[in-house]
Amino acid sequence: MNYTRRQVLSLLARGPTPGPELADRLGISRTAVWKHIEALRGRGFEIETGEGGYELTSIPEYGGAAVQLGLEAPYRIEYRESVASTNDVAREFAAAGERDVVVLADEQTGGRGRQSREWHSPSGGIWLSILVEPDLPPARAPLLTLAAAVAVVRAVDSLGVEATIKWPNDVLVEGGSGDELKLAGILTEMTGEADRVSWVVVGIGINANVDRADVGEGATTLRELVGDVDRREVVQRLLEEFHGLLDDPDSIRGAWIDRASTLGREVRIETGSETFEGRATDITAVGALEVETSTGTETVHAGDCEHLRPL
Ligand code: BT5
Repeated sequence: MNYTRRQVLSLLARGPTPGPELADRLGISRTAVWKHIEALRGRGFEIETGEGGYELTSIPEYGGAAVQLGLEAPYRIEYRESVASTNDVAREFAAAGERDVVVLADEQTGGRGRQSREWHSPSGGIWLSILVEPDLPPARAPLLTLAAAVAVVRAVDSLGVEATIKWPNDVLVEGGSGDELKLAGILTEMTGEADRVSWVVVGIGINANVDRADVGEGATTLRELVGDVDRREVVQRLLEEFHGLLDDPDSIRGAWIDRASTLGREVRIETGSETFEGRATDITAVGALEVETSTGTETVHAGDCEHLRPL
């Protein structure tokens, strides 16, 4: 949505406003105001005309404009009904030099996990990618994955869903009998030079208003846990939490430790080159996992982690 239209919307969100006042405040003609109002109506915003001027009486349930409205984070929302992968669309924005864009979709037809694994993304879920240029050296960029996981956990807190994080990128919910089911996953992709990150795309998938049968084994959904949720609210909370953490990168590690369930557990680690078991003891300042094995401490920067015993 263009800048002026967003301004019209945020002024209306504060209360009824006469057309001439909108025109004055935005430095545009009354005809231009009317065109923006019509365009907003076309996007599902109900705007009535009364004594006090234009009055916003209802907003669409989900979509770019709905998420943008009242969002307290500096991101521009680009909404698509259906895409192959929001990460791919965000990469196109990155290549065009854009930053601070969030690509949000109702459905993905080619959702990806790590190592090109398939990510089921039926209509009704929360599938989004945040494109940012953080002020961090490349070595610290994995902190963004941790920040995203913390943001997801905090966003679902308000729904009464108690989730924890499995290193590095899984958000899990206890499924009874000690097993842990995957509610959300994160796929971070980046490019940069030796000393500077040029952009990072943090892809986040949350199984929201979707059936458990549609997201595969070992997974759960918000619909299953608490019934259908207001995706707009969840996305706003998620983006605001993520932005807050990014603003203070030194807070990310502690916030992650607070909500992680991996530390202190017996784990099996699979990196591309080796597999080993041990006890996860700590996480480093750059987000690597420390695992105590029978032969010493291993520091794992990237890999798959399996919790070996139930909680
Ligand atoms: C992940 O990979 O968990 C990263 C998922 C990232 C998805 C987001 S959605 C928005 C953005 N656009 C994309 O295309 N991707 C990102 P990984 O740790 O490799 O886990 C993948 C594994 O999770 C699969 O092999 C399945 O076993 C399982 N899985 C697939 N779909 C799932 C789902 N919807 N919920 C839970 N588990 C799923």
